Amino acid sequence: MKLYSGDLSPYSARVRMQIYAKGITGITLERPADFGMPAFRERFPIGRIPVLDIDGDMMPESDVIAEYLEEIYPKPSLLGRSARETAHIRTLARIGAPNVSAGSVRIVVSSRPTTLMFLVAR
Ligand SMILES: N[C@@H](CCC(=O)N[C@@H](CS)C(=O)NCC(=O)O)C(=O)O
Repeated sequence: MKLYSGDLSPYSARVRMQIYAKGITGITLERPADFGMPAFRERFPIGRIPVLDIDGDMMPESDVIAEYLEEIYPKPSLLGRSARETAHIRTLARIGAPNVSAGSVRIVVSSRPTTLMFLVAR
């Protein structure tokens, strides 16, 4: 598999962090040279990264890619020990990428055991 991603893309970073945390070795990383250009949109009509290339099957959307990788590489699990903890993790992943990179929120570590972290508007 190949992950088309970019160093400055928070959505790509989220998937790369997952790959590193799980110790996945079967995925190569590539920054598409034509990213942002018409040729890129011809290959990837959504025009955004990350995209996971699975034998020519192009899978966009960091949420979808993350869930797919969690399913095919379940160990170590990056989900919570309960449905509620998993919901907090998914909230952080979903809200974190766009908002943290935009500097519109800061991350606070909570003392509540079920809340790993939460986001506070600046
Ligand atoms: N919902 C998408 C968002 C991906 C996204 O917006 N990626 C940015 C880079 S961080 C991008 O490719 N932008 C190019 C564009 O919008 O033309 C995801 O979660 O993967």
